[in-house]
Amino acid sequence: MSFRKNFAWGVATASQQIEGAYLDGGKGLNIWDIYSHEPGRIEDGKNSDVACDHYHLFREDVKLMHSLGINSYRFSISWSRIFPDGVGRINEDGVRFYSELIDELLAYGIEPYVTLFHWDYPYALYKKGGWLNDESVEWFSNYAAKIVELYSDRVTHFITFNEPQCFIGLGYLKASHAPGISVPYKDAFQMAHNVLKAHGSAVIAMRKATKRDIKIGYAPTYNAHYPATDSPEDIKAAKKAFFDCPELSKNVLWNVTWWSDPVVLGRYPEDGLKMYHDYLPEITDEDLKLINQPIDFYAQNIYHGHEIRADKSGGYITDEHPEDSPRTSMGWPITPKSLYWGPRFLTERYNLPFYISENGAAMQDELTADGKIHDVGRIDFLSSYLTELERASDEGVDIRGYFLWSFMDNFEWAKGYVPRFGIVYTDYETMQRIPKDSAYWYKHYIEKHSK
Ligand code: IFM
Repeated sequence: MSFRKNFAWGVATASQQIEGAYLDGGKGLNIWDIYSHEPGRIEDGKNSDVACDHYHLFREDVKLMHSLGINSYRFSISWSRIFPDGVGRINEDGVRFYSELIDELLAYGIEPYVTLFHWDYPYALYKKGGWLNDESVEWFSNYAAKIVELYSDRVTHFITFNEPQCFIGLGYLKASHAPGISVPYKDAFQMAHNVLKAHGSAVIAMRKATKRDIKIGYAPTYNAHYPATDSPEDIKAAKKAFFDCPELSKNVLWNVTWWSDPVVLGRYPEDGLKMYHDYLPEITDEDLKLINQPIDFYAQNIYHGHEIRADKSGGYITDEHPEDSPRTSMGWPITPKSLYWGPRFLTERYNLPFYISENGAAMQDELTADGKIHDVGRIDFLSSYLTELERASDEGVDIRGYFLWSFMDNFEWAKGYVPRFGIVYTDYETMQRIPKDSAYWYKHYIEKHSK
């Protein structure tokens, strides 16, 4: 059976990571523009001002995608390119840029998947309190409605948020991402609640604004937990571990259920409600009703996972990956099984059409004397992960698409340009794009699985 017909074979990117042109065409500043200019914030001392200059080179990029057999492209819109101040005045140049990008994609038969928010929060709104301000719910839903009004004549798939775990958890608790501040737990939970309300409110506004039937999804992240063996005890334990909320002191917002249960099931997870009780905002039935809007698909970014085994008392043990186990250049363990168990457990819980909205690997790529990049490690990674995804699909998990992160090497947030996640090599001096061996491998894989 393999993958279903009309499978979305995609690649993914995000505005801040590839567009550059941070002051061009009337764009307003966002928190990453500011943060990446602050000394010491970005590991290689660079910023996202130019990134891959996709703003100017997008036609070339789309043509390359097409030549690699890619049929779907997930990209995000820079909110402050459309609304320089986050609200109010519209920037026509920004509107035109995405319109032309969408037209170009469609001309090449590539389906656009538009993410509304992938971390580049308008600086003007941040100065007004950002996600802590209750008005942020309306700011986001007005922006979302505008995007749908502008592009739903040509775009069918929209995703509200990418990885809220990161833009709140890393941005406002760990302070390792923009805006780089560490707020009290109480404020972080308030922000998280506002983000979830903004999601629900945006879904309502988008359905009102649309010109035709659109599909709306959500793209959180988390490491997929998988069983050490196929015994029912280990499977049960892995599922429990995957859906448990962590203790407050243990990277609290890094979990799946706090962010997804309210959206899909209309309730916060009981364990989290108990553990975080003292720090939670008022959560009303009305809030939950707002958050729990019907969506059309559930997407998740999965890069790796944890191996879990049942212990003797009904609990579980996490098998830590030894330091010398296979890892990507981010130091993330290579765990192909996370692409079988993640989709399976998430579908059992949320029962929605499913997408892998990001998966891929940063590797130590080298441009060799033959002018090529022989990234065998990435090919091994992709091949083993996709085999597991195919297994899930074969067994009936309703998987609709796979978006490889990333189309090209790009600005990897606080790590700058050192990690290379692309299947296309970016030469940052010349802006030349060079498909790596993995790009040709992916092309072949898509062809083989599209018959
Ligand atoms: O580059 C990021 C992306 O923006 C969000 N998901 C994880 C990727 C790799 O770190």
